[in-house]
Amino acid sequence: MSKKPLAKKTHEDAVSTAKTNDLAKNTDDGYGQFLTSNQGLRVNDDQNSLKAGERGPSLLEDFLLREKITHFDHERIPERVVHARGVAAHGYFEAYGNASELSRAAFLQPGAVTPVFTRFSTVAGSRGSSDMARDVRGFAVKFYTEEGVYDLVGNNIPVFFIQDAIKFPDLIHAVKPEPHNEIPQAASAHDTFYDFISANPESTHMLLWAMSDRGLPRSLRMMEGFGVHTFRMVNAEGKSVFVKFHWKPLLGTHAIAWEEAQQISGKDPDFHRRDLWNCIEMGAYPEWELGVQVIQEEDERKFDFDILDSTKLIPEELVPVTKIGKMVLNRNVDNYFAETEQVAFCLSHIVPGIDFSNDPLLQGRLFSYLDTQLKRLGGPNFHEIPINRSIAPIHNNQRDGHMRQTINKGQVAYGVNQLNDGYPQQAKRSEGGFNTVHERVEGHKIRLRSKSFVDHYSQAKLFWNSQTDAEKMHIVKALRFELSHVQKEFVRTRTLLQLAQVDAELARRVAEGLGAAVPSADGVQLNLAVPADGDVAHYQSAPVKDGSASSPTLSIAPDSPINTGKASIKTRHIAILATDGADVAAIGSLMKALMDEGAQSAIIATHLGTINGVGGEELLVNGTFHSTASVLFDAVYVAGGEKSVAALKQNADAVRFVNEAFRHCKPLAASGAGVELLKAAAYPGAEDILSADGVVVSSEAQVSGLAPQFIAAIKKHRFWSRELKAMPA
Ligand code: HDD
Repeated sequence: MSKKPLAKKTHEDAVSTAKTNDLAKNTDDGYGQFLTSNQGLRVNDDQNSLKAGERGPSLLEDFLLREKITHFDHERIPERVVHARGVAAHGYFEAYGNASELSRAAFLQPGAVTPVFTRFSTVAGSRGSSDMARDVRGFAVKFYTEEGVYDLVGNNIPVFFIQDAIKFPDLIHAVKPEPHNEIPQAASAHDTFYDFISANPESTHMLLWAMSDRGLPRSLRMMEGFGVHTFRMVNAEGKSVFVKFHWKPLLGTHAIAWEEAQQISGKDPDFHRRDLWNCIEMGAYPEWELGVQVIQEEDERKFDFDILDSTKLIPEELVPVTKIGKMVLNRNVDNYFAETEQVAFCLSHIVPGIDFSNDPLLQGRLFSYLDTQLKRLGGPNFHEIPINRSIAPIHNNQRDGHMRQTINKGQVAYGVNQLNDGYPQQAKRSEGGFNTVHERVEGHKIRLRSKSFVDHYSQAKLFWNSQTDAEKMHIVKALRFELSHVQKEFVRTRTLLQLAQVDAELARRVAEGLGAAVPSADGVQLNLAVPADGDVAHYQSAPVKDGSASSPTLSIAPDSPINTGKASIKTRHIAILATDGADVAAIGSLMKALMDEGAQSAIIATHLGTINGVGGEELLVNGTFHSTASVLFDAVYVAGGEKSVAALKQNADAVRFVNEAFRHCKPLAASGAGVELLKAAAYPGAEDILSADGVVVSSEAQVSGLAPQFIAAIKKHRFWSRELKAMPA
């Protein structure tokens, strides 16, 4: 009965993982086969129903018609109540092996390579909503370990809106479309959300994160992930430590502009899922390192916040993140419904070596996920659906239920039994049996928020202080946008009141955009979420503790410590604007330079087909000004060639393309006559476009000098300083 030692696996195994092989048992592409009914009957006519006479009514006898239509009628399952819009991919997790002292989990031991399935999502929108909503992103990873399935169900923001799971339905009802008219879709900019926010100060910290650049990732491949709660790791000796999980993307963490996100929602609402799909298809596999912040049990209470409070993070400057492994996503799904829609994440899916903490948000989630899967997937056998199936063997005395797949043999379905020699039998700890960390718990049965949770503004201030000027401006503008959509003035005012508790300048700048004044907090009950017989003072947050504290790792500006060392233009999309008469030789050498760095370029012209260069050379066009837009690219180069540039200057869409790229602070380059299009695209009031940060121009036709500068600019991602100069907020 002892567990098999963990076999050392290679990367080749990981590409064709144990899970991929497991799924293969259930795949079918029908190629070269006859069309059949669900009973295997070959179908002779799938075009006409059975009728009484050529023009007569259809017959009830037509079992083929009935089977086909009934199946169609039952194709939909309830969408997830939150995180409905998502995309997922297969991959593997490779342990660095340095976590063995912390955890006995097999998937963290040296040499272990474990198949994973990772689903990213937005939170508020329906299944068909845009990828580009301003929202938190879900980051859920299913590890198919040799000891069973382990789910790490996190977000791209390290803190949460509420501290206790009992408030989750209220939070979600507030952010979802309003119930009377189902408006707005996938947006927090409405009255009910801010009514909730302004009454619940514990939400203020996460509100700032959601309004920051974190709410608008450039790509799912370029965002961090967080387990949010404090969990535990338990090692082979049974020693436990507290941990916070972090996913760190190898391509850095980057965002787009809000105006850009809104435009992408129209141009390509599948922007994020398409990006993930395409990169995996072309072999540019997304990668993240898994890290942990470790807190010894004896240090549980050493911080000036409670580590069981999910509205708080542990600054990386206080407890550094130790990298313990790497995840690579290297295979797209074969079928969206069967895999991405039916995958069922539960916080209770855990393996020996990982355990929970007493965080009341986590404790409530432990109930909610299993319950939601029972409803969504129709019964208790969802673990048998191929994507959810463990690769570790399953043996127990659970039986029956809707759609049961396993054919359990034998007379015995109970324990402890003697008729089946006691099998299946419980596993000792040394045999891989899971046992909960022993923890002494004592207290009154009580409904009360711990006083150690009631500091709602200090970390919100820490986050605000840690942002660069450009990031602060984005938060201010986001809040102005959101609150401008709130109809009730008192809701706007109360939200300003909460912001004022964080930072006076933040509140003043937001208020200015709303044409409002920041209200005084004198005599106002800031926290309305108090029990009927509760002590208001107990729930009232103290003022910010250390108004000057900051944590540089909370910024995602191009130069932030979390992006240091990750500058790369890999997988970036560069638009090359050109049309007939363009300098094709220069285009060719720039494209090569970009490709050598792993970027992709596309020729955008006035028409599809090919364009003719100055010397008559032909160049294939990838898109037109009608079919695409600057918001779908990371950077723009305007090729030289008098005739080409003259035509583009006359084309309003080409001019707008450059103008928007400049407004969205993207790197721009132009050579030879191409510089003229940049000048034509400058908008009144903007700084001189040619001398702006991130704009690289050369009067020479050749691009050998320009290419390295352009590549260096693309590595910086965005030049938000332009926005600061043009539109001070
Ligand atoms: Fe949740 C889905 C992340 C709090 C109840 N949640 C869901 C998903 C993610 C998260 C990534 C999508 C999983 C997938 O891709 O299928 N949720 C979080 C994080 C939270 C959090 C990081 C706070 C730290 N959630 C939370 C609470 C509750 C729920 C407090 C309920 C008390 N969440 C659910 C759910 C969902 C869900 C209703 C909807 C669909 C599903 O579970 O499978 O059970």
